Amino acid sequence: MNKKIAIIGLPMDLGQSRRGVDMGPSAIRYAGAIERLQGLHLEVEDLGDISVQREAQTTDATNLKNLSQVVQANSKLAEMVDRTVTKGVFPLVFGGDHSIAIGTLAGISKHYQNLGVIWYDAHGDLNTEETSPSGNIHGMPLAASLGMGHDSLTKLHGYVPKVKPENIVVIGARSLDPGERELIREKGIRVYTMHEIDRLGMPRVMEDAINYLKERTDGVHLSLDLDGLDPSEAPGVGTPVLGGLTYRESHLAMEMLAEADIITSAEFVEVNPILDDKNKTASMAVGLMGSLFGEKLK
Ligand code: HAR
Ligand code: MN
Ligand code: MN
Ligand code: MN
Repeated sequence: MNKKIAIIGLPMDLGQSRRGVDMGPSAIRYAGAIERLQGLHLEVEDLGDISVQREAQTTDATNLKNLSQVVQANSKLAEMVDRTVTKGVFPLVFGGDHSIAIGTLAGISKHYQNLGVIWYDAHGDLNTEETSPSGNIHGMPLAASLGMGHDSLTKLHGYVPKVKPENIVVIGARSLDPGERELIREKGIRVYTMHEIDRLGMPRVMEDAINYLKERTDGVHLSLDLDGLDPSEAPGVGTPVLGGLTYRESHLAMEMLAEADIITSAEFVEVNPILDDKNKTASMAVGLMGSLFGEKLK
């Protein structure tokens, strides 16, 4: 794994309807992210937070809340991530709600022929403005990255699509809307729901996912939504769903990714310190980062 890491925060909460997730980057830093990575002898540069235009909700005629603000912040993120990858540095992005994955992937994907994506999440985030039950853009980033949805999301940073359906693996899904299920079937996206994880166990699921991605990709982005974990352990998220992944399972998953040495960029999203219990969820994110960057191996 790359020894140089650049941290980029995007304090964005406009991709969903509960305020507070804009404090995610601070909470994750406060939980000791930088010190944890430096402890692993990694060279860490904190590029700080991207500024988000905060104003009353725009009333577009579309089913897309705060579209212009989300697009604007994501365009800045894509620029910064793009420059980071160009320099040969590992981009590590702190959210913010999951709408920021649109910008992260836009900055990364052009550097690869076949970028793989691990979407670690209770949700599929495969809605478009047509299928979304909420109009919240954080439920749409994976669809947008596939080239589906509103032009200003799909064309962000000047190219479409960012990822191919066969290069995606979703892990931890347990809340999928009808339109998302249809898209998964239609595109043949590989999804390990909680059902498969319960039946096969995390070790087998991760082995499968890693082998699958190794065969077909030349880089893998990890997009880790903290609501993939069970809310009893990670309560500081805006859209908790019961029956999630444990910290131990997640910890193992990160260690297996470190061993396989396939991850080339990552983001940790949806940490909402207002809804949290003593910064537990941010601390969990930091613990997972430690494992992802090879704590066990050093
Ligand atoms: N699927 C629902 C929607 O589109 C809820 C999405 C919640 N998304 C996140 N990101 N928290 O995974 O509105
Ligand atoms: Mn998500
Ligand atoms: Mn989610
Ligand atoms: Mn361990």
